[in-house]
Amino acid sequence: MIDFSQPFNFAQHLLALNTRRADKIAYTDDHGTLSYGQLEEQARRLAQALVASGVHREERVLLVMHDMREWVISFLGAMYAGVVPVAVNTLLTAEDYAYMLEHCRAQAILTNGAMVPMLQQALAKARHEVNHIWVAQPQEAGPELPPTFESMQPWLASHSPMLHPAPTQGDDPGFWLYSSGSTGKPKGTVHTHANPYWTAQLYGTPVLGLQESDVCFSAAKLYFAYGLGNALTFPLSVGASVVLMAERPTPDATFARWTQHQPTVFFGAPTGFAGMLASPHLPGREQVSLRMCSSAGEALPGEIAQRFKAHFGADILDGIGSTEMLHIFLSNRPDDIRYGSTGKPVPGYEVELRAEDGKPVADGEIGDLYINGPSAALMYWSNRDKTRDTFQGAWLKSGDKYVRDADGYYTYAGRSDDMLKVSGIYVSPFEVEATLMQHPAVLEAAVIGKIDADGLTKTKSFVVCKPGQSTTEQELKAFVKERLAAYKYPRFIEFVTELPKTATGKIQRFRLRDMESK
Ligand code: 3SK
Repeated sequence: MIDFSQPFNFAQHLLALNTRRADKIAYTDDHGTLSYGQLEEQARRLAQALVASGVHREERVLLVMHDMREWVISFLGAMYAGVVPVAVNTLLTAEDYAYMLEHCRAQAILTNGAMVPMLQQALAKARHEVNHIWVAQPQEAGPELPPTFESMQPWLASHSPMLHPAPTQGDDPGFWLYSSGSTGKPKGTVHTHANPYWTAQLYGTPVLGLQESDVCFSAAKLYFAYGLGNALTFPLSVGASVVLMAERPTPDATFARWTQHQPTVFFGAPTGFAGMLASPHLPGREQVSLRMCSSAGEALPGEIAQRFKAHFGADILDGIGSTEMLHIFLSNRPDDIRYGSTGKPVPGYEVELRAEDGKPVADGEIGDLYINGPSAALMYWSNRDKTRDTFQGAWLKSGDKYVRDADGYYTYAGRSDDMLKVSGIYVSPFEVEATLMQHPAVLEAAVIGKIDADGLTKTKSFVVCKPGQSTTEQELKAFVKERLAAYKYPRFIEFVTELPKTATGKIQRFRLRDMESK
């Protein structure tokens, strides 16, 4: 057990756990491998290089990089120096990055070559100056980097490894992740050095039962809280190996890693599992080494888990977590799976279902899900209202609705706000509606979640055109993709002559949802 009255640095903690595995491969990515010894050496070099370049303890650095070895070196290196990495999604727009740079006031950016053009646009828009930008895999940006962008490898090579970690405390800010809400800008969720330790201690090791001999592969990227646990915290806590993939986790890309690198534990989301099962290229059971899978992001329909088990012989453990709690707090277990449910609270976390008056609901009744556990974030940076609304003393309001049965199993019953989860990623219907309404032919738009044949949520938009104007489904999809992160575009569009509204003119989304479910 860790003594949190003493300094605790999460990066140092993970590196120290693996000193006897210096020659073991920790990571394999699209370009090569990284042993535990190399990881320690490179992370400590990065820590020294950051400090020598004028980045101070507790200052933020933006980490916007595809999944590759340098992501892990950057994240752990920054934390080793007491610098706070702000890990962000690589699929966002220049406006999103400009906002994040201003909001977190990053002193530097750690990125890779493929992100350079997008970052140039973002930097041109941001009212905040960044002092340094270090680029891993710079060849992806073309023959030469633009001025102010520096190659990461020579920068690292010119510094020696830092001798001692910053003496951070377990409760000190360790890193940030951004979390999105139905309205307003993404929220900078501040996690401590101790929080990831707790996710491994409570879920990764005891529930998943990860072992040193495992090879982990996560479809969810490292910048998601889910991916960070799957591909960094959990495997490094037991000395396992990890496969990283920069590209989108399409079925074919995933199958290529399954057959080439033989992962034993795969972490995915329901849409991904459904897509793989529908693929004509699904490998046979004898071609892979999967012993177990985990699913999160949205509720896993039992039928998908059963078909997967029948084909591969491996269970998919469904669970739910959040960016604010850092990882999964409610889950099925290898020896206790109820298909179609999210299982039971992970020991170490308390879960309550509350009615609108704040009182606990009875079994069989739907309530708002609240969680109490040691991995909760400290706050949303510079956002007191939303912090107060979500972090209520020891309890955290998840925004999800659940129902518990008499045997203690929890089943998902929707969101308490309007957020939609599409392929495991939050999408705000309001943001998509506002974007559709910027199109010159669109008068009004309403976006809802439509359940597809696999029982998974996809965005559907109802659109009313201005009198005498028209447009097409294709054009509107492209219009949204150009203005928002591409994954937010509505998968279905229906043109209607009017939207159902209340007497005061508010759109009745529930009536649209009812129409869809008939
Ligand atoms: O989407 C989830 O259920 C999840 C799981 C683990 C960590 C973070 C999240 C959002």
